[in-house]
Amino acid sequence: MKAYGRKFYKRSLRLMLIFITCSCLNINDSYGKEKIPLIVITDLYHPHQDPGDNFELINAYAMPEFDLKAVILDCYHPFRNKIAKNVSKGLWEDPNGPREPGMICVQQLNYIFGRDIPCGVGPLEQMQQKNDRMDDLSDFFNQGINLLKTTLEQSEKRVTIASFGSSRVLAVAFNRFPALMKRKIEMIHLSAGTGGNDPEYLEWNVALDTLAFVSLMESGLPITIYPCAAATKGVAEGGLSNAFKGAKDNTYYQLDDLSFVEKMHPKLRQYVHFVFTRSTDADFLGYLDRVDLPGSVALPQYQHVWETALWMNLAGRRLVQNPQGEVTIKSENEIETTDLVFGEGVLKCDIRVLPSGIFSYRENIKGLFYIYHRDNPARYQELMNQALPAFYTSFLR
Ligand SMILES: [Ca+2]
Repeated sequence: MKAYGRKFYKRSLRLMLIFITCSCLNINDSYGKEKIPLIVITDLYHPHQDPGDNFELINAYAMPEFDLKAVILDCYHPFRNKIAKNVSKGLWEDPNGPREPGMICVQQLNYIFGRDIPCGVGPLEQMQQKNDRMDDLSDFFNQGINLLKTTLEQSEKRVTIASFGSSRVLAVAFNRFPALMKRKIEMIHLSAGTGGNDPEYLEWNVALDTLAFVSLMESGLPITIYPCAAATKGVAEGGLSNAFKGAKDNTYYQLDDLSFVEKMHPKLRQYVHFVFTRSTDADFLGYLDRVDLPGSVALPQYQHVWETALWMNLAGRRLVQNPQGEVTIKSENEIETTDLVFGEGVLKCDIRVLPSGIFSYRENIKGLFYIYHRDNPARYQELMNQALPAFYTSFLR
């Protein structure tokens, strides 16, 4: 254990230094410092498509580092149908619909946390060209972009953005009000893309709206990218397996046991149960006040996760192991000198994006982008599986 820790600690120094430099610009913690003004953009649905989106939105409400300003729902029309036909390259003709943008989930979290976080939907169709302003949208489909605009205008401080779906809302917003975006956005933390300078695999969030991704990457806005998929190079399997494969420059891991859900705060447990039951009952708030019998809701055997690294880096949290072997997620100022810190962070780099949505990067201390990096994806998965139960069961305690 110790050997691994020392090795990782040393190897990660370069990552950590850059991470800390970056974090000083926009990260405060929960110990009397200012919170991070945050907008979350997510392809969150109910019933779920990727339950991780439903699950991880809890972090935005529960982690004390954040001052959550708005949630923007970035959904794609074909996935609202029972079977998603005619989806773009890189997407899946998902047969598990119908579903709708997850306004219900946001209202459930507002109910649980006693908040009034505004929520709006973005455009449901893809951009037609990189400079598309989508000027003909109805007020309904302008909700998300308008919410982004007013939130930026009203915030005294620069706002941090965490994006877990397509880049459409951000790209259309930039085409409409670039000066405001440049002035008021602190950093866009973008969960998207394939790592490893892979020349062909089109990752899901890029495939959701490829023009939007290319447009955003060319915008000059500050972007930290957290690739989701792994490179095909040297990997025997192809296709979708890339999306479920950890690499040093992506964020994927598999959560092997969700039984901790039963130990979460009762209302959060009900929220997660509601996700996994795919309930279409009308009493989506009343459900949160009930107490399901233990074992009455079947939790999945495992869950694919791409989002945790983004949340942790954004909040300045670290994955650490104490001398007794206990693995936890800590704020930087909670870390003891005897703790072993897992090596992860962001590297400055140049990024070149092709019209296909494929991007490549090169480390460069003068680069305009940051990219997520970790020392050992297999070890990350192992440690995160040990740390996550305590993290989630601590909320609202
Ligand atoms: Ca997502």
